[in-house]
Amino acid sequence: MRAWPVFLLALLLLAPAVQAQTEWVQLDDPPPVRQGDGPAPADAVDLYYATNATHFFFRQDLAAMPEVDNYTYVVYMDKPQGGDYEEDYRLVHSQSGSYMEQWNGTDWVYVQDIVVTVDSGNVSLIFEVPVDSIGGIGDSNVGVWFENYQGADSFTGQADRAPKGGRFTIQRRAIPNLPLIVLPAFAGGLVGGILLLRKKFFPL
Ligand SMILES: [Ca+2]
Ligand SMILES: [Ca+2]
Repeated sequence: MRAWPVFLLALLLLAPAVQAQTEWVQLDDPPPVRQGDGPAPADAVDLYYATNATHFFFRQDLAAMPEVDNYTYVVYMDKPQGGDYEEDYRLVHSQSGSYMEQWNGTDWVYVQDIVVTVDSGNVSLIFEVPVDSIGGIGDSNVGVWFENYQGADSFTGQADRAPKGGRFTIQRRAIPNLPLIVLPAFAGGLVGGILLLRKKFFPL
């Protein structure tokens, strides 16, 4: 019985931390008309990003539910912006799976599998990028663009691209980066708070 108040308090305290990851920032707001310029399952309409302490999220809202058997969905990242290459990473979602590759100047090289979620409510694809795998965030601006291709596991035959040319720029200072050091401090504070309350309401 006594565990319930503590459990509820923990839920209350943790709720904002969980919610933070879905505070989407729209790229290019307000968006130009982007609907109807490609086959619906590959027609990118609205684009967003979000961050938390461990991941960068990119969200692509489509005109119709994605079809990995017929299209390849790709997010290109220029991070650090400029520098050696104009494109450093790409996040791929298609028939063969969801993974991340890095450009080495000659070829795209597999880095790791990634999580890509289909959100049927928003008709969107959400790509998750572990911050560690791109050398951290907040240390440079990030260029990003979304490009979808005709065919499964294909990188030719563009079906749609947003923006049409160039890229969106996520300013380094605009990234709501939660430093990793905050997490242990947050967890410590949470446990301390629970112990204090427990001692107050349930003195043994
Ligand atoms: Ca479009
Ligand atoms: Ca670069």
